[in-house]
Amino acid sequence: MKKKILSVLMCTALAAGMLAGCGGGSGSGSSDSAGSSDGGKTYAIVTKSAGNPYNEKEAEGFQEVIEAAGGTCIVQNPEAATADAQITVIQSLISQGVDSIAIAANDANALASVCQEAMDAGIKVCTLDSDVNSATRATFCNQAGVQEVGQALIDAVYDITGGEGQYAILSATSQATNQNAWIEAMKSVQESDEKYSKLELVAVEYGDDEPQKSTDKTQALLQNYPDLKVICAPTTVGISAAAKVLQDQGSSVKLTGLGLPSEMAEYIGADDAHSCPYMFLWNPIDLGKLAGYTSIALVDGTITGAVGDTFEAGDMENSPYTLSELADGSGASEIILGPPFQFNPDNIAEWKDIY
Ligand code: RAM
Repeated sequence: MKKKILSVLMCTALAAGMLAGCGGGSGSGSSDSAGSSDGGKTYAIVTKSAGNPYNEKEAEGFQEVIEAAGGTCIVQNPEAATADAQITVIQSLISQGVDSIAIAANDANALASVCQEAMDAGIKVCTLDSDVNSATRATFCNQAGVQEVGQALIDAVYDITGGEGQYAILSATSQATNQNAWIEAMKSVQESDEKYSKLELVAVEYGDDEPQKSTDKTQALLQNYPDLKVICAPTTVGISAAAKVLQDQGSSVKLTGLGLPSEMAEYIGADDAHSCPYMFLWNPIDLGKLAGYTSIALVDGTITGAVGDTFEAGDMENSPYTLSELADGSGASEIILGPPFQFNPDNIAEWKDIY
């Protein structure tokens, strides 16, 4: 863990330096670092939407890796977390003739044809965070195994409810591939084991990764379900909005899910004054870095996206990475960053300044 903390700290320092240097965020930047092999190539990242700190961290990691390799990085944060907004951005990247596009998809199917169009134009396409239809990208940089995330979340709901009673899910957008996969995994674990039979999922609401909409949906859940015990929000935007509502109202409803330590530190605690006993996440900067190394390996031909392909990812903890088979049986590949990590009252102070 020490090694991980150290690498995260170094990464954060580098990312902060980089942001200071390029004005932070969208647009392009380039540098020709000594010994680089990727000068002249252009690598784009398309996040789910602007204004979400998680997406900004992903883009920071991606940009750091691309620029250290001497490539040109384009960061695009669409106005809204919709497929339409991403399609417009991707079409423009195709016209610019970029060498690769890494995308965190707002919709698996609606983006399939524009991703195919990019691949047909010779652009290397990979996904991170949230996948597209697996036939229309080379590989997927997955933050953690879907089944593991679902298991961790339903176990947290089980634990925090005391093993019985009502819970609700506050998700991101209704089409988000990643959230929908985690919710399905939670449901399938719940259905497959008698242990969870006294838990009742009363509602799945969508705050669209917008703070105000997530706040409104949380308030509606509290009004509509007076016996609600736990809200599980598998989205960093949703969980921080819900945490504020619950804590401000002194609600007895508890919260868990996926959150950024920097946004959630003040809400994590074991007592009644805190809304969230514990939550999970991974390092979004590292996820962006992984997508950066993956994009470079696709462009330079080290990997094609086939299961079993291997590539080096600089100083990343699990480098070299090997592409494994996606669980859906399609034969398509994914690259798993690592397991989900639990943040609780004992460790939140260590992490809140990191991401
Ligand atoms: C939000 C986004 C992102 C997801 C995290 C957990 O920031 O929906 O896609 O991975 O939450």
